[in-house]
Amino acid sequence: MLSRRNFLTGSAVVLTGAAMVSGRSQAVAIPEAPTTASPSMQPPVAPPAGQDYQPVVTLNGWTLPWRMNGDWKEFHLVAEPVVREIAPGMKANLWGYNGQTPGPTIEAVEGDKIRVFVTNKLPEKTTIHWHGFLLPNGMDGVGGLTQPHIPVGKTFVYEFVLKGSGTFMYHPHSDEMVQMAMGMMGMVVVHPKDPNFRRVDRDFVFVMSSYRFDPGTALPKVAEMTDFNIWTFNARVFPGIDPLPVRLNDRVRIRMGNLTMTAHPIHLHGHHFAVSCTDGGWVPESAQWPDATTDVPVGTVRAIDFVADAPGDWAFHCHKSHHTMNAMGHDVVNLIGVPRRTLARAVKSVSPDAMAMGSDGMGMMGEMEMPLPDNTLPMMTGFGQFGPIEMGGMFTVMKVREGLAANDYKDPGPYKNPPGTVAHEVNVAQAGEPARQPGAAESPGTKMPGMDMPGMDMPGMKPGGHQGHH
Ligand SMILES: [Cu+2]
Repeated sequence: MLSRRNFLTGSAVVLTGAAMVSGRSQAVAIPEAPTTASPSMQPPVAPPAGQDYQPVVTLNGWTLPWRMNGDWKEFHLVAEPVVREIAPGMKANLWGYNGQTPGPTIEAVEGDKIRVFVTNKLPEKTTIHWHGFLLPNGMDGVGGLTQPHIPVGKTFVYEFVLKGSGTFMYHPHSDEMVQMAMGMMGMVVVHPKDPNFRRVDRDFVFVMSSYRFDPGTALPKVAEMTDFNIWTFNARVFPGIDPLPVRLNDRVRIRMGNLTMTAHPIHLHGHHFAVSCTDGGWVPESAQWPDATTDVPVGTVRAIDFVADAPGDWAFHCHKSHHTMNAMGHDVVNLIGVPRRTLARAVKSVSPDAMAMGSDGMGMMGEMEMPLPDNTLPMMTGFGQFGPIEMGGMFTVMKVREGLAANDYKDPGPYKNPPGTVAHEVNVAQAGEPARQPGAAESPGTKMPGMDMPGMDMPGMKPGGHQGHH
C-alpha cells in the first residue's frame, strides 16, 4: 500500500472507504476510490519500490492512487456528478471521476498489468475507452460494440497489460457527445520500463476541454458544436490555471491531450522544443524538428520536450486568441477608430446606462473588471507585476528559476528581472522626436464602406478603402 501512504501525505485530499462506494462485502475485492475536493495541483506520487521514474504532476489535478493485488496494479474510478471550480468566481456542475473533472491521472509503467474498476454513479450508463492503447478488443470500452454499457449503479472492471509507454487518454464511449461535453475525461501516463529512456526532471500533464456556458449558468450546453466560450487546460481557465514551476536547466516535458472540438496551436515563449510523443507513442529523434508552437489536433496527445535554459516568467498558451479569452458575446462589433463621443451619443440613445467602449481596442476591459452576472468570469483578466495581463482561457505561465528543489511545484512568485533587461519607456524629449516619412504622423482619415456616421475619421489606420491611393 505504498501508494496509499504517499497519497495520505498529500494535502486537501479525502479518502473515501471502499465500503462507501461499493458496500462493505466488496471492500476487499474492490480497491478504495479516493476522491479530492481540491482543484489545485496535488504533489506527484513517488514510484513504488522496485520501479523508477520521474512522476508526473497534473496541472490543477492529481494522480490516482492504486494498490497492488498480486502482480496487478488496481485502480478504482467512480464516474459521478462533480462541482468544478473553473477559476475563482465560477463553479460548474459537471460530470467527472472521483470528485473532480478531469478525472485523476492514471500513472503506471510499461509492462504493468493494470486492473481498473469503474463504478457508475452517473444518472445514465457509461463506459471507459482507453484512447491510444494497444489492448484486447473487449477492453476497448466502446459501448455496444466491444462491451455492454455499464448500467447506473454497477461496477465493471478493465484488465490489460501495458504494451508500450507514452501518453494516453480515457473517456466514455457511451452517450459520448453528452458525457465528454460534461467533462468525462482524464489522462494516462505510462512510463518506459528503461528509467533512462528520454528521462526528464519535470513532467507535466493536462487535457484540454471546452464548454459553452450561458453567462450566469453553471451547466454547459451539451449539444453545442462550434460556439464554445470556456476553453480550458484541465477544466481551468486563466488566472485559475496552475503555473509550471521549473528549475533552471531542468529537462522538461509537457504532455497535452485535446478532447475539445477544435485544434489548439500551443505556444511556449522563450524556448524551443520538439514533439517527443503522441498518443501513438514516441517520435524517433530523427523525425523531430525544433518548434515554438505545436498544433494539438482534436482527439490527440502531444508531448513536448525541452531544456528550460532561460530564467523568467514565460507565457504558455493556445495561439488562437479567442481561446485566451473567457466568456464573451461573439457578435461584438469592431469599434476601433470610432470617436468615443460619437459612440457615446449613439449608445445613449438606445441604452442610457450603458458604457460606450471599444473605440481604442478592448484593452481597458482587462483593467476595469466590470460587474458581471453571478458565476461568470471576466473576458480578459489577471494581473502581473507590470499590470493587467488581459488574458483568460488557455493561458498560464512557466516560471523558470534557479535553485528550485526537485519536485517543488510551489508558485515561486513573479520573476525578478535583472536591472536593465525590461522593456522601458524612452525619454523622447531628451532623445528627440524620431524621424518619419512626410505625412505619416497625421495618417489620412479613412471612411470605411458602409459606416457613414459623422466624424468617423480613423487616426492610425493606413490609407485604404475607397479613398486609398496605391
Ligand atoms: Cu485553442
